[in-house]
Amino acid sequence: MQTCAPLPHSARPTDFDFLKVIGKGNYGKVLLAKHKADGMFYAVKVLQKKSILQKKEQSHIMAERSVLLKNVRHPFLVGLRYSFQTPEKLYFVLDYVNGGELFFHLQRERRFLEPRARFYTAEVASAIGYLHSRNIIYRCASERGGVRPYVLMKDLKPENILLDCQGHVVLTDFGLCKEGVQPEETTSTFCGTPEYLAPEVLRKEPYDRAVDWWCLGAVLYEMLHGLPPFYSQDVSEMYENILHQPLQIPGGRTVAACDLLQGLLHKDKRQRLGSKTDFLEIKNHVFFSPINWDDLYHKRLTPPFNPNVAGPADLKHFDPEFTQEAVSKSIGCTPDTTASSLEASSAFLGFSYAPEDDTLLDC
Ligand code: ISQ
Repeated sequence: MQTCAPLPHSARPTDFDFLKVIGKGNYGKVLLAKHKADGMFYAVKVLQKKSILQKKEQSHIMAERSVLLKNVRHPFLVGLRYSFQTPEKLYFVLDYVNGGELFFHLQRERRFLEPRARFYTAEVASAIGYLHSRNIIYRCASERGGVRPYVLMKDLKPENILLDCQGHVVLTDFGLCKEGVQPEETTSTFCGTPEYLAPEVLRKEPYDRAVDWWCLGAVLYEMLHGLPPFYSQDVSEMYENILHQPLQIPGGRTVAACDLLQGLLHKDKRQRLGSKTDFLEIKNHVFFSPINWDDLYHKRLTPPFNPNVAGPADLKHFDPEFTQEAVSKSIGCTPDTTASSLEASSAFLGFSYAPEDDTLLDC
């Protein structure tokens, strides 16, 4: 386990040795980096300002930073340490988590038994409940097989749910959560390809926090059955299924699991589990009766699976497609002095951020 060191108030890329690519999106990459001064490992998200501006996403990026300022902290949310920028790039310095993506483990094992699925679903639900209590919606979208309109989307799906070295859930990415969403408010921005998208999002109707409980249902469904609900290789058929087909639950699951899936994957958001009293409804569902929520929050429940990592530099759970990629390509050291790059450099004024010492995360 790493120990905390004081954080710099003016950071630079040269403070780090960038070791490996550990994740990718439309706007940039996530790199494993070692802080030269203190030897600590971080996941550094590097974003190209130009690509963000081309896609008119700067408000979302600034939202990610402002979530950071809001001091959003929860045991199952990745810790955002600080942010800094160069003329061409934005950098988010995040806690490094190396138990691998939940999706990676799910693909290997095809499906999980109920106790394991329950544990992960409960940890995810606890994080969502917290975000909702802070008026942040964790929207969902899909990257698999499709262009993703927002790289920093808060995707609630197995590949964006990481495990830490002990096997606890860590949700990443704060960029595209809608901030300041009050319980009665809705928001109407479309995102992603459809596997995990709630019907109201597909219909481009205003959506509210019930959308996250749909996503939770989709994740639970995939953990138990090995495929997303309403899945079809044909994307338009999948749209149709999500909007109009009744939920099919394969046999062999408990009544409690089926009832929870039916509740979370209710097409009518007003009748969906969680639409009335939010996380409380999820917490009280019979499927979670074996869970002591206080113990869960304090990580007193032993995770059902230990990722068995050798140390912070152990990358065995990351996709070699990423980790074998040359890092220099990702950091791009050649200065760009074109007009668009100069525009890019002025669009993120005030991005750089370092928390006060008393807001540091416990290690
Ligand atoms: C933290 N650790 C490993 C991978 C990550 C990917 C995205 C965001 C944070 C991460």
